[in-house]
Amino acid sequence: MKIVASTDRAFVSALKKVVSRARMQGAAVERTVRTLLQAVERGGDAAVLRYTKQFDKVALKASELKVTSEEIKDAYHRIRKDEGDALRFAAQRIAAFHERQRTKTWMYQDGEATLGQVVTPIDAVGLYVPGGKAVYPSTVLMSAIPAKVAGVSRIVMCTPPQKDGINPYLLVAADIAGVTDIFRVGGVQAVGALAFGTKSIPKVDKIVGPGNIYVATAKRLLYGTVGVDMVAGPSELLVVADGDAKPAHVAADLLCEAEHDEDAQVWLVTTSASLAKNVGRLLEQQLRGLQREKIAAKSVARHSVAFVVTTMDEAIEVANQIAPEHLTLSVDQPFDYLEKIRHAGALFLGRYTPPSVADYIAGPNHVLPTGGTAKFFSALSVLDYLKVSNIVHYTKEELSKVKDHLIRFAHIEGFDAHAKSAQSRFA
Ligand code: HSO
Repeated sequence: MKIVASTDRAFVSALKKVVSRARMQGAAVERTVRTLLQAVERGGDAAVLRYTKQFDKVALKASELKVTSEEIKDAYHRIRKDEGDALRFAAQRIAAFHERQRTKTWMYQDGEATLGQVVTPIDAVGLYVPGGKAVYPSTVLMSAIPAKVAGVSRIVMCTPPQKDGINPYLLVAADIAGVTDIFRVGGVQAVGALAFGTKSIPKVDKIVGPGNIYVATAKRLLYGTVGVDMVAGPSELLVVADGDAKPAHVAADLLCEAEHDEDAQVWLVTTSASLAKNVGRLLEQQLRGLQREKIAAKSVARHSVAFVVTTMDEAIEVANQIAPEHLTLSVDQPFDYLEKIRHAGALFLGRYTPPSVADYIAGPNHVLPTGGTAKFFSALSVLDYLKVSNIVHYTKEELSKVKDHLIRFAHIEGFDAHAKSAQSRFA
C-alpha cells in the first residue's frame, strides 16, 4: 500500500488521483451497445437468443428463457438448510430496515386549496443480476426486497445463463425476496429486452442493479426510455482511523472490498503514521491464502493508498473529497463526527462494524454509489421504486380568491388560454 503524508509533496497529487478516479465510460463501448440495443428493439426474442449464443455461448430456445417453478424448487434442494437460514435471516433484516423508508401519501388544507401528494409504486421493475466472476445472492435480496416493500407488483430478474444452470443461491434469494419472473439472459440483450419488452420478456418501467461496463452503458443510454438507478462501478472502501485502531482489523476490512474486483479501490486515512505502516504490512500478510488472493492482491497493488494526516478534521475533509461508496470510521466516539461527514454511500461506525456485516445481514442496502457519485446519488432504497403524483383541489370560492394572480402570471408568459381557463369559470 502506498503511504503519503500530508507533509509530503506527493500528497496533493495522490489525493487528486483518487478524487478524480475514472468513471466507467468509453466511446467504442457506447457504439457497440447502441447497435445491440437497436437489434433487440427490432428483433425481440430472436436478437436476444442470437446474442446469448454469441456472448454467453449458450444456445437457448425462446421457451427456455424463463426459469421454471420446478427449477426454483430444485434450487432449494441444492443448498444446505443453514445456508437457506442465513439468506432468510438477511432477508428479514433487510425488509425491516426498508419498511421504515416507506413514504406516505399526504394532504393538507391551508385555507386556499387542498394540496398533497399521492405515492404509488412503479408497476414493473427489472433487476439485473450479474453472473460473472462472483455471484451475489445478497444483491438479489438488496435489490428485490425494497421493491417488494414499495409494493411493486412485477419484479423481473435477468441473469446470464450458465452452462451448469443458474446458481441455486440466486434462485433461492430471488424466491425469498418475492421476485415474480426470472429469465436466463444477461448483458446488453437483457437490459434491452427489459426496456423494450420482447415476446417472452416483459417490458419494465425501471431497471436496477449493477453490471459490467456494457450493462452500465446500456442503462445510461436507456435513461428516459425507462427509469434506471445509479450507475455503480467497482467497490470502494475508505477507512478513517485514529491511532487506537487495530491494524489487523483495518487491513481485514480493506480486503473485504479489495477481493471483489481488481479494479476495487481501498484507502486509509489516518492520524497515525505507524498505523498506516502496520496496515500496509498486514494487508500483504492477510492477502495470502485468500480464495480470491489474486484479485485482492491486484486491487491492493494498483489502487490502495494510505493518507497520513495530522488531525481527525483533516481526515474527514479527505473523506468528503473522496466521497467513497463505503466509509468506515474506526474511532471510539464515531457519532461525534457524524455531522461533519457529508459524502459517503454508507457509513460504518466504530470498531465493531466490519463492512461485511452491512454487505449481508445488517439490513441497510448495499447497492451504493461509487466513483465519487455519493456527492449526488444515494443508496438504493424503497424510494427508488416509488413515484409521487401531486394533488391539487380548488373549490369555486378558493379559485375566485386567487384567480387574479393566476391570470396575471399567464399574461406574463403570453399564455392566453391559461388565463381564460380560469376566467371562463367566472364569466
Ligand atoms: N460490497 C458490495 C456488496 C457485497 N459484498 C455483496 C459482498 N457481497 C457492494 O456494496
